[in-house]
Amino acid sequence: MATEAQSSFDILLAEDRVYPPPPGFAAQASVNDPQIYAEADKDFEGFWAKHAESLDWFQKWDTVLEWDVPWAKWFTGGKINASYNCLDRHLADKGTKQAIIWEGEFGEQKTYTYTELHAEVCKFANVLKGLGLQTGDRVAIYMGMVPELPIALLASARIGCPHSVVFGGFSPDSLSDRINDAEAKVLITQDGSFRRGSVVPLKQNADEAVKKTPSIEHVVVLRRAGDKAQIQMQEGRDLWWHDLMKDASPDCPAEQLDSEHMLYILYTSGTTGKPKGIVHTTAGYLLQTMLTTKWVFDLKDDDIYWCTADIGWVTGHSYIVYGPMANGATCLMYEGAPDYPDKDRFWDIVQRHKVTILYTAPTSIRTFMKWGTEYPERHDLSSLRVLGTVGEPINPEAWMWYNQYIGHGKSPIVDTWWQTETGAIMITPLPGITETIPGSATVPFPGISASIVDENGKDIEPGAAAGYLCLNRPWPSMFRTIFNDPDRYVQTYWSKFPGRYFTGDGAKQMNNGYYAIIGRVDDVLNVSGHRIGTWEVESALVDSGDVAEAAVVGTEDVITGQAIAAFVTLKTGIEGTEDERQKLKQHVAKKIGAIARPKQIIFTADLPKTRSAKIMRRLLRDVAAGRVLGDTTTLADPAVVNELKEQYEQMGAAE
Ligand code: 7RM
Repeated sequence: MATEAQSSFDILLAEDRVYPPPPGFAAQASVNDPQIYAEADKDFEGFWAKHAESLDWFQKWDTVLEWDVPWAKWFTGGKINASYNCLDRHLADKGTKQAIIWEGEFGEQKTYTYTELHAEVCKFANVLKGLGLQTGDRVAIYMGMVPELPIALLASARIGCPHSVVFGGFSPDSLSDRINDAEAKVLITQDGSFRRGSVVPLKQNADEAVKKTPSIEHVVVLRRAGDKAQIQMQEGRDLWWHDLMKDASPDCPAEQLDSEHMLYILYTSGTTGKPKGIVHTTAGYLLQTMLTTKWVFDLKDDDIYWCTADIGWVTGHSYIVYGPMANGATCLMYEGAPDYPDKDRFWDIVQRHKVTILYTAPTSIRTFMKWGTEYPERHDLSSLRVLGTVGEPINPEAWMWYNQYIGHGKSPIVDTWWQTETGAIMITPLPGITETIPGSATVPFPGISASIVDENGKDIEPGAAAGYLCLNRPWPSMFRTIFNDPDRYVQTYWSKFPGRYFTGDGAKQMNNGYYAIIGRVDDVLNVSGHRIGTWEVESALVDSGDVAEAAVVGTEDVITGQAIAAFVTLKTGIEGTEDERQKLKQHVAKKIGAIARPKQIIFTADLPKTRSAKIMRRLLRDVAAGRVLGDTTTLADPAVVNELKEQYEQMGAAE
């Protein structure tokens, strides 16, 4: 099992503080009867079908679930539209309710009622149609956190065009790879976005990318940075968002789509090869994101809900756009950095907008801890009533800090475990029911069944040992395949333990049955809650031209959870200088994006390998962590490791 996480994991398993729902919370919570678990378990299809009734259907489904392992179809025969469910159906009751409260990094405010958002989405859907897009054509989106981003998603969904959002922090190469895999016809971007006061040159990056993407016919450009961005528009190909919107009609009926119509593709890192295009479809995804948003956050009509994720990641798709909007919630969106202009920006936003539900990542909480309590203490946070976390295991210390300094002991914390592949929350407390234990995501959501198994696929009893986290039955928001690569879907997720979905995570059930997640057990790193494949970073290093071979591992980091350490063998004639180290770090950042920049680079004449020539990552992890070496008996050339270890010690914790 993942030894690098063992130490903090042992601390978690010894955790004995238990937090029942705060006084009064359960009584007002929309779900507070523990019977819900048994009820859902008895007939999980019936459970989901019952809640599917609260979506708006053009035509009701015939069959709840067709399950031909591992191929799932939910609500077949049904006709539905995600954009309709997020907008049109709220117009009668909630037309004047705020759908989006947006705050720019410089403090500008923009709000959209459901009526206004609906009109913008319809107009932009007509724009997309006008560019020749038809149901099924893919749309790539490369933007910052502006209201036009959810507008672009909902407009695509409205006309049945699957969207593929690429996080604005990704490089031109990462963008072109994703566009090419999806064969997107239109790219939607903006001149630039703002981060800590400076411009992220999205359009320039897009220009670089589009040189290599034959499928792109048009680039739609939103004006956001204005004079602050240096951009060029290519005649015929590039079109301004505002020009196209000027004459667009606000009348665009939502397409009546099959339940299984592809809603979106979102790329995520895997163990080997290029990123995987995770495919989500319409009805099941909408159902589970809607229900989990409602129950996990105890969402009520008057809540001001803020998920701080970027829409470039799945958390933003499911818990800024589809889940909350399917519920008709008021969503706060913030464009910029948490320390701009000062380190209290989040708390300033919470106070001014009276945010009631806050959903953020452990890495952010640890950053706030490091900055100190004076920043949250400057503000009145009494509006908050539910706090959430997602993205990686939260250490009990950070959990306690979140509880004390942000929740003031009165807001339940929901630690939600899920993945890009699962589409929606899977293991989580329900705040009106579940007693929480700091660091544990607690139990599967009603209708979900999980298990922990050993190497042979045998169930491990609670309290016994750590093992592989699996899911035992299909769930509505599950991904349906990997775009253009069904074999990889079967191989990666459904072959290791036949009949079960393997998550890639290690976990252990505590004595009471609660799940404690260790983290990835495959070659995927989790840096600040973002998944990065070791293989991607290794390829980027080799791509620099200076590197003969590279091996990348994760090390523990107090802020980012994991950090990237790269062991690099340089080509003959290239010297392992500090300049070279910086050059390689820079190259990786340029090639993939800043999130993939290695924290450490350790030069070595050789990499430790087994006799069958497999790189011994476990050993490298131990070296990078400065730990006593593990068993080296299977090593082809044990001297290599000692050399590595010495090198590392000379560097200390050099960054
Ligand atoms: C939503 C998201 C998925 C991976 C997953 C885990 C880790 C996410 C938690 C967590 C412990 C949590 N999608 N992870 N949430 N680990 N506790 N509450 O993050 O596809 O980007 O990442 O993230 O390792 O497999 S993701």
